[in-house]
Amino acid sequence: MKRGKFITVEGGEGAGKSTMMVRLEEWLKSAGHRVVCTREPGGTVLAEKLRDILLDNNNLALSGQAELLLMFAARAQHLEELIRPALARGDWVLCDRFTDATWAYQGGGRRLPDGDIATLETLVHDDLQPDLTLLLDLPVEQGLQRASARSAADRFEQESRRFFERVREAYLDRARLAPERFAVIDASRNAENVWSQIESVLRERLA
Ligand code: Z5A
Repeated sequence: MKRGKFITVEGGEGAGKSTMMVRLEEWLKSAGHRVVCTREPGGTVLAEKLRDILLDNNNLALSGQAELLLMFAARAQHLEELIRPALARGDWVLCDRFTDATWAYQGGGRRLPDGDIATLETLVHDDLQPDLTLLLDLPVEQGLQRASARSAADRFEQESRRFFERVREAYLDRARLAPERFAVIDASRNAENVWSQIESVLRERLA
């Protein structure tokens, strides 16, 4: 059985990932693929429990290192229970955030050591990387405005503007390091324009 493709969607707060995931899923299904749509942290019952801990505003005392380990604990479970089996049976997996988010938030935002992230990445999924990563990039201020208009702030959204600037820079650095895997999308435009950029990338890269 041919392995399915693994597509991830990344970006800062309010970048429009959830909005574009819906359209991506429809587009891939209409192209004839079986699609599993999921997210991180989360995607399985156990990993969603870890997500609740990670996003809970009552857990402001959570240390950076504990946060990093919980992200990878959730990811290990998600890979084992959902992502790897889906890809092995030929389904395509569409995931809202993956390890690039760890490099951006825990690496860029929290300034945890690259070596720690690299060690955990090797341990948890050295053999598996996304085939395509869509990075929805937009100015921090614009993303925070969209996110705050939509819902109350979670634990991450309590962070400073400078934190989110570092997250954005770290994402763009990741994209520069792996241009064959990343496509950077200008997410500051309206939803129709963002979707048409994504659709062009899909046609070009997945043909
Ligand atoms: N995290 C981490 O630290 N390390 C990790 O390894 C991983 C994650 C995997 C998970 O939150 C948190 O976990 C996240 C990083 C951290 N930090 N936070 N917070 P999440 O992914 O569930 O939530 P999020 O990043 O905050 O995403 P979001 O705020 O839900 O944004 P979004 O999904 O990208 O955007 P949206 O919901 O599609 O759109 C937001 C609003 O803007 C909404 O009202 C839309 O209607 C509107 N919108 C969307 N697109 C447009 C355009 N183009 N124009 C105008 N308005 C738009």
